[in-house]
Amino acid sequence: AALAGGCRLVQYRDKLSAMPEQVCRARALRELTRRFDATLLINDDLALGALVDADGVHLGQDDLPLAAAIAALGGERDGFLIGISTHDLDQVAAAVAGGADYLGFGPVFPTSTKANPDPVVGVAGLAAACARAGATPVVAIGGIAVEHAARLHGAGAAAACAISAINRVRDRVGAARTLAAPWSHRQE
Ligand code: TZP
Ligand code: MG
Repeated sequence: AALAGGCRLVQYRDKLSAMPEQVCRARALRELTRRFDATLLINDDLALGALVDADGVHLGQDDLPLAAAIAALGGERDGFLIGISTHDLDQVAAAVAGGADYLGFGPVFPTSTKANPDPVVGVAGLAAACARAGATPVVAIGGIAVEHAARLHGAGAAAACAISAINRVRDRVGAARTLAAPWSHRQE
């Protein structure tokens, strides 16, 4: 539904399933995202990302360090994306200096989806992170509702990431379409 609504990027985030199940699901997502010509990122697990031929991996501050991930890829990333979760401007600067392809920044708003979330950064904090990140794209995350899309886009976010705003509503296609709208200009 998210892809049908115009979502261009899917992250597989699964803190619970056993590895065999994660491999199955990540492979299924790889097929689905290919059909929609969308990007697939795997959360936390570089090996799983490589195994299923994902487009990249997303690493938090307590996951495999960025430099170790780059080293594990042999220095030759060959288009394989590494995204880093950041929660303050020092982490933004460090991830940019370390060569992250994109940053997650948040939580922008209060969220009940993530266990032990970092402090809320707000839209002003997001704007500051985007300014500090320069050319590195910043993905807004945390408590994002579809109504926030225009403000996040206005703050300079390259994308918005939402879990509950898409998954916990009846009209998932419509929610994805509304959330994606500010970023959905056609590329001719
Ligand atoms: N990282 C920061 S907030 C968050 C993660 C994984 C959860 C986002 O979920 P929701 O439901 O969109 O607030
Ligand atoms: Mg993680």
